[in-house]
Amino acid sequence: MIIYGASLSPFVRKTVAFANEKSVEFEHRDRMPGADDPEFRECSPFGKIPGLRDGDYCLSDSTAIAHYLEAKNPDPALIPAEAEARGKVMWFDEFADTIFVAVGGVIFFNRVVATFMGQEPDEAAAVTAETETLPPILAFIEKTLADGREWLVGDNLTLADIAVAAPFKNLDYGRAAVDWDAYPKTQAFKDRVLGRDSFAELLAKDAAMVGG
Ligand SMILES: N[C@@H](CCC(=O)N[C@@H](CS)C(=O)NCC(=O)O)C(=O)O
Repeated sequence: MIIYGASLSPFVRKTVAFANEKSVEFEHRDRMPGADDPEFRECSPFGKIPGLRDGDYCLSDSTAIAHYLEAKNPDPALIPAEAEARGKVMWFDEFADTIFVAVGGVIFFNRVVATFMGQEPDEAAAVTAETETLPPILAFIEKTLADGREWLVGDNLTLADIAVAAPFKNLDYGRAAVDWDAYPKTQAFKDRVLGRDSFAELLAKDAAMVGG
């Protein structure tokens, strides 16, 4: 099995961690979005990362890949079968992939990626994201964890935790100013999830590029 995609992408981070939690054997191939490698483009027709190849089978989109891996490797269950828990896991996954990644992306793009791409960084946009759009997201996660729960849904690690933890790294890389004293449970949660072995290899690759 091959997972294509640059390690700095929160979607690639989520997918690789999910595959590692499933103890699936795979090779990670670093590919930038839009890379014209035909083997990658066969698996990701629109050039988005991640893409997956499993023999002749190709798939793109982190959530689609997670569902594929879950169906193929049910143990340990990372997407619960029970209706309410499953619905919540899908909600947190969607929240992470859209609402959270969008905000983290503005900070990360303007403070890290823009200069690499020869574009003028928009620092004002990064500051607005940091001070206005990010706090309600962190407050929502903090409220979810307020009852002392370890995991976002149920009593075990799920796709929800992996998906929501993954974008936090892009906040770090974008040097987002976060008042962690206001979000202690969220801070402990993201450190706990990102500290799992399943994230280690990709985070080490990131560190070599952008620092820890
Ligand atoms: N919903 C997709 C989003 C994938 C995505 O947008 N990845 C970004 C990199 S972080 C990308 O490839 N962007 C290039 C583009 O949109 O053309 C997923 O979950 O995999």
